[in-house]
Amino acid sequence: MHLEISLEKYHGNPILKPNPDNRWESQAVFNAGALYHNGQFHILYRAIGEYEQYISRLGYAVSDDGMHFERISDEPVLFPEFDYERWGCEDPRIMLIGGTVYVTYVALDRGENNEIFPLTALATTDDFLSYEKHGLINPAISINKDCVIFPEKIGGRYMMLHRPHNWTTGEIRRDDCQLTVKRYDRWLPWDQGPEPERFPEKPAIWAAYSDNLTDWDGHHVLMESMFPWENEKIGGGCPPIKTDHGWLLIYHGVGVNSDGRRIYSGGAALLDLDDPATVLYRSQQPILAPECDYEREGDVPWVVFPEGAVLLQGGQLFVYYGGGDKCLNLARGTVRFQEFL
Ligand code: BMA
Repeated sequence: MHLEISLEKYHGNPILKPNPDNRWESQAVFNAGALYHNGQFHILYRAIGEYEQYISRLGYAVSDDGMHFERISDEPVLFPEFDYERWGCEDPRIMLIGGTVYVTYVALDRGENNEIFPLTALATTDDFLSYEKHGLINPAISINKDCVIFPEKIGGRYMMLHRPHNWTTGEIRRDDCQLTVKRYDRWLPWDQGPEPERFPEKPAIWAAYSDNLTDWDGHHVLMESMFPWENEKIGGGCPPIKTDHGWLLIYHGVGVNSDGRRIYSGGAALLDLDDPATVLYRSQQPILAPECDYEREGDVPWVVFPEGAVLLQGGQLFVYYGGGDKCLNLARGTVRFQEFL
């Protein structure tokens, strides 16, 4: 199966910029999860109000057409309240699962030596304004971001994709027959059930399974870096979208080019409908790359970071992505599937 996605960056980008009226979102507003629900586009976006501590909070905005967004709250809607997220709530992804709106986000804690421990937390909401938090859902021994959950059960179980940064051949070892995983300068025992068949060379996209959305097992590598544009690492981007031909996964890859520049781009994959652990297709070239000033400049230049995608019934695809960790943007296009002859 061949997948053709042509995306055009919206001429009105950025669709959301820092808002000087509210301190918490006055410096940067970027990576956003998106959900088309009850006839409207809902986004939760990451916001920064100061650079001293760089604590992220999430804001909420709504749109009828997917292009023009109105902020609904002058206050952040999701923000640090518990120890495990006290250094920030980042990078939300929104999923509708069994009629409930779920949000995964990166919860940032710090260790004794100020080292950062990113893990994924889960929350639910009825109105996008208030949230019930369900705590961390990634294994504590992973340094983990980019967690997306499939919107429906696969073979009777929930399925997630995540990106444990330290689960690579370089950061595991066997001590006295015990497999240990490095979490910064500490070696911790592997306690995630059966040992995966293999660990990848570089941070990769893993899959895991659950009956209750909070306890996950069966961790295994799903996709690794394959192409030059993603030669450093890859991670989930937007929650998988169901199509007649498979699950469409828009993800991000980090590549280092010949000038030594680190570039964040977006790519696409198609996963088998019944068994998403089977990858049917991957884009050799990025479908989204930093080309415009608002992507090549910013707080972290040369970054496009997709986290929310909506595929409307007529086939129009809306992809929401952060530019340069500074502003929020939209790319629109279509998806075409072609059987290989
Ligand atoms: C990733 C995440 C994203 C960010 C990107 C580029 O690790 O932290 O939130 O957009 O780096 O800085």
